[in-house]
Amino acid sequence: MAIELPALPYADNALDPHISARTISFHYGKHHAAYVKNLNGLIEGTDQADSSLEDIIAVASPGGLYNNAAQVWNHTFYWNCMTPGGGGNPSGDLAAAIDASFGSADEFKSQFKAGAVGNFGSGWTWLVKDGSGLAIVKTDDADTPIKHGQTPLLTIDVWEHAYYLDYQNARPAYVDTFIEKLINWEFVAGNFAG
Ligand code: MN3
Repeated sequence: MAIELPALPYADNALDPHISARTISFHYGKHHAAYVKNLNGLIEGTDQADSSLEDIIAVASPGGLYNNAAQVWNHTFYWNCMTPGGGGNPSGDLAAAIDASFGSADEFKSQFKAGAVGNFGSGWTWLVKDGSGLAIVKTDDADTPIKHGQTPLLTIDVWEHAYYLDYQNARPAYVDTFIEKLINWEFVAGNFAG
């Protein structure tokens, strides 16, 4: 049973003008799809051919298999972290947890932005549940927190392919827009509730 490319949770132009249909066409239609295709090529005919994506990530050693599996998982999670008309602030238990770990929603946003802007090269910036509290972590390249015992709540893709067509080299503007206009706080709250 091959790993499938999940459908986007919205139309390819739904995040316009913040993330254009053109970016989605490459990022989802080419990059994400290629990770799925590469992964299926790597597991075909092996004893992992019928494994779940999460099981492959859990057992894979550093290298191509891990990188492609983690990128499939990370991108599916990233698409769900955004929604048309997103942004605003967290509420309920999630808001209380963010206040407890960061002081306030604004302080969380400030630290998340600093993490994403300062994430050198290609990678991901995450809000995770880690032990008793929440933390902002950065991963390089394909690496994913689910490999490291953390529960991802939110992520932003800071590979250049995520923003270059819309923002060129202005990563801070992309990060600001993600935070203010795109975050799907309902999805984040669902991940927090587990
Ligand atoms: Mn990407």
